[in-house]
Amino acid sequence: MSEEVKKNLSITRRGMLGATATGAVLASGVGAGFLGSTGQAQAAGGKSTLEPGELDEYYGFWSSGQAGELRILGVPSMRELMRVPVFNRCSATGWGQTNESRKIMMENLLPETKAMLAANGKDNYDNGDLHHPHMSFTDGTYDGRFLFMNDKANTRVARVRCDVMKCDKMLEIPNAMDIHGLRPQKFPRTGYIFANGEHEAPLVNDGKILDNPDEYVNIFTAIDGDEMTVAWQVIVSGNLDNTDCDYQGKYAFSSSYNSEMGMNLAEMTESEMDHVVVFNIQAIEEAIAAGDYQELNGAKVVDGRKGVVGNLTRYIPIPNSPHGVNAAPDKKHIMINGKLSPTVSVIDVEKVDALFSGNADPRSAIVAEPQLGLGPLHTAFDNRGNAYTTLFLDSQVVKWDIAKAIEAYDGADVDPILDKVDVQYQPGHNSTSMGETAEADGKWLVSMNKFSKDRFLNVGPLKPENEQLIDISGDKMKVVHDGPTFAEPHDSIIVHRSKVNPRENWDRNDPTWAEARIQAEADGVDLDDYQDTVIRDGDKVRVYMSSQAPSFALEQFTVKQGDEVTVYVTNLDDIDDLTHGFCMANFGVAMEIGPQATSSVTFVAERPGVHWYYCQWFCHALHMEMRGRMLVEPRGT
Ligand code: CUK
Ligand code: CUA
Repeated sequence: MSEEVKKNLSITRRGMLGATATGAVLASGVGAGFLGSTGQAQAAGGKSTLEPGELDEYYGFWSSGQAGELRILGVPSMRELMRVPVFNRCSATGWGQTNESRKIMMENLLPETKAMLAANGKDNYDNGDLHHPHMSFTDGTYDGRFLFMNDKANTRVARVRCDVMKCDKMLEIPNAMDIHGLRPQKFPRTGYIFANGEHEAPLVNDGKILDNPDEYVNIFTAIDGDEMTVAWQVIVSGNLDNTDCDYQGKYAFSSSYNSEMGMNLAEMTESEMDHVVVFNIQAIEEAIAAGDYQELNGAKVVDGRKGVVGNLTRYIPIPNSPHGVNAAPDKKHIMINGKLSPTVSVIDVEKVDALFSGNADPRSAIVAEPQLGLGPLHTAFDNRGNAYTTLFLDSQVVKWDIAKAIEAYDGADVDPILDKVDVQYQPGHNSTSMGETAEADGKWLVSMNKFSKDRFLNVGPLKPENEQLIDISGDKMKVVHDGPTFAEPHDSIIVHRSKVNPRENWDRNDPTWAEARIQAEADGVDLDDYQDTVIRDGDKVRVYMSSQAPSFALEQFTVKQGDEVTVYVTNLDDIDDLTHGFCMANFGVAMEIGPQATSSVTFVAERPGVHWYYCQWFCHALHMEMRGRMLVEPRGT
């Protein structure tokens, strides 16, 4: 294409997008003004439906369970804004296929995992089970740096950068089995990511032990959230389910539904009391600093099992099979949700010191244990001293007064329950606006229900789940919105939009494509400028092409059958919302290249002939024309 044609098209492009961009700015201005000037008064009165062009007041960060991705919703509209691939593969963005994403996914796999995958003809996991997405904290509230999340399926923890909303680190956790509960340290900052191994196993799990529960242990892990490395691990008795930590930076709390170390259902639910494990962070750090640990698969591991003398852990008995662990925004109370018990046990963090300094009865840290209904799983909070607990079996959310529950536990004749609302059906997690921070604002609650049954048009045997938006600004809870959703939003956080400020375009100096940059420099290619270079290096071919709507710098290139081809595409467009794609048809190759980003993909050109590559993200009026040809010459020519 001639420079002149390119320039004209580029002007057309700018003109066309210019109008859109102005429209978007206007819309966001209107949105901000509308919400700002009214202080979201409409929302407080239950306005959950936004007009077209209005922006939401909150970001919702959602898990997707066995779908493996992170989702971003707008709250209160409950519109799905984005999907961020993490533990899954993504056809649209090439996550799991681009060299950049593969590096992130594979660089911290354990050697034995790589060997197991290789024996199965793979080099990476294809699936994940993402339950708990949580944002990094500074001083007890969200700081907009990172989101952290677990993979129960393959024992991993991942981090998503909030500036670009892409995963940048993934860590397989050694020694532990199946990471479930996960929370970031709230104070002074994140800091640590606390992660529970859910399933217990022999500590040296080499296939020689099956039936000796005494040799089974479970592992609690603290990850350094800045470095994304394992800081330390604690061996515990019983399994570990959910976790949370205090607002003082002193303790983490993990529930255990199988203190019995049973291996089947009857054994696991046998005893009346299970427990919550309290981790003494300072004592553990001191033990590590003193060299009082064993090194196991590269991790520093201390022993906090029941009956071990020391100050690392305490075990507080809790009625049968507790599940969710939730720290209240009052910075004082930790809720342990009963699941098989109709109660929530309330721990006062100020009473926990005595469990470590003296010989206080572990139960003395419990200051309330209200009976709320059947199947309490998780609790959320407002800023008025109230808690909201999901009742899985009752299909309800119960609102209760924390102070009254404490009075009742002291013997006063008061009922802490303020309200119950039916939800459809069987809620698991719930979350309130800013409710997992010291800045809970008591406006919205989302109930993440496991079943929708009859709430939506029948789509076959597999039904969506149902997330309901509940207005909690008044005395009575009010369900205002049904939201069908695909598998499976275990958990979410609702973050005020003032906490999050993503970029419009990538920074050319972003570390994501650092390896591509090193290779380009070695090949004499300037990755920040117009590129149309093909480098042959034995039977490896590196193709560098920049893209500017509506064309790739290279309209064709030639390789030989059997060559290993790496295509680096750099999107030089710097207009907002101008993503290009690269799809090599009939080679199973496709990826996203965001504005000002570089992405690369490697494949073997084992199919002679002419093959079209095309832009797979709609970018321009001439998007269809954004294409080129790869000629694969047959072997021996
Ligand atoms: S768990 Cu899913 S309902 Cu994985 Cu947070 Cu409680
Ligand atoms: Cu570039 Cu579509």
